[in-house]
Amino acid sequence: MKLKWSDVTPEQSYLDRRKFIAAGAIALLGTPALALAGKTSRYSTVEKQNTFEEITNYNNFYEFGTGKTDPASNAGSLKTSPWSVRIEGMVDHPGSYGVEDLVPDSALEERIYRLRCVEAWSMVIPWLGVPLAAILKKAGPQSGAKYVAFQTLLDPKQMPGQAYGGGIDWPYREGLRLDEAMNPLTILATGLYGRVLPNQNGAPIRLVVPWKYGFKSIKSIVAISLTDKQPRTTWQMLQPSEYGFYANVNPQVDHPRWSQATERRIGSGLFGGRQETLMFNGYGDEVASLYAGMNLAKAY
Ligand SMILES: Nc1nc2c(c(=O)[nH]1)N[C@H]1C(S)=C(S)[C@@H](COP(=O)(O)O)O[C@H]1N2
Ligand SMILES: [Mo]
Repeated sequence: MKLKWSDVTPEQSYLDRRKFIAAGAIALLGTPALALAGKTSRYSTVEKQNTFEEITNYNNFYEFGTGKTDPASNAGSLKTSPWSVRIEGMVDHPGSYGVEDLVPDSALEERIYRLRCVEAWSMVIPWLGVPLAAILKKAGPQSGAKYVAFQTLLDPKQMPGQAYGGGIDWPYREGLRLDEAMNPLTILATGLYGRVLPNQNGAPIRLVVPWKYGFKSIKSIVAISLTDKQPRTTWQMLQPSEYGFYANVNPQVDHPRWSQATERRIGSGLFGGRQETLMFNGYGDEVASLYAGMNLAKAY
């Protein structure tokens, strides 16, 4: 089935996005090779990218249901414009910032990253975003800040999954150590494949932390808070014996109910077989030093 852009987004925001595209992103859409040539990142993989159809029809976004196609079917109820993000806690410049100010189109970089879900499937996704570090530096972290906590929108009217509960204490929450948040691999994404982020992928702004299991990459963010205490995170709150705060991709530390040694690349087909999971999802050169001396079987 061929998916049209107008199918993955409600009519009104489709129109808003047309305006957005007219305002700035036209270069990315019209001549992607040219526009992105100057912004090719050394952090991008050259592996085969998953298709737009795969990336936008096989999702985890429990606010819109627990099935893999539920987000594509249901996320049209999310109103992504206007949207602001609160930056709060231990920063010099707390405030509420519009997404377009926080992440102007002119600042977007392409990052083609592997995404490894804790459920042992993976994809390769060409994100558009900005380093989280750039935003945190502007906000001015105070000297005592050690962690960054993130929250998704809480609105059961727009996010019907929040009305059913399902054991989750909404809103969805995630967190990083400040040094993890400042690592150049960590981005806030507002697009993929040269387009505005589809709702089912966490519009209008989501975190991407490619060396950690996908659940760390929180979607549709409304608050970023700097703190001196390790924040509580959704999956850890739900099942602490299975999901930890760190959640680094690690083929040697199995999930209590399944092996993490291998993974299934979405789109490889029924007979595509499985591939070996890489330590830190293949990003060890950039991030292994963050965990020097730590026992990663305990800090899972
Ligand atoms: N708010 C929120 N963020 C979320 C989730 C979610 O259910 N709610 N699911 C996570 C999980 S488990 C994964 S694997 C990724 C999937 O991102 P994708 O659907 O864009 O591939 O989003 C993560 N971010
Ligand atoms: Mo996941």
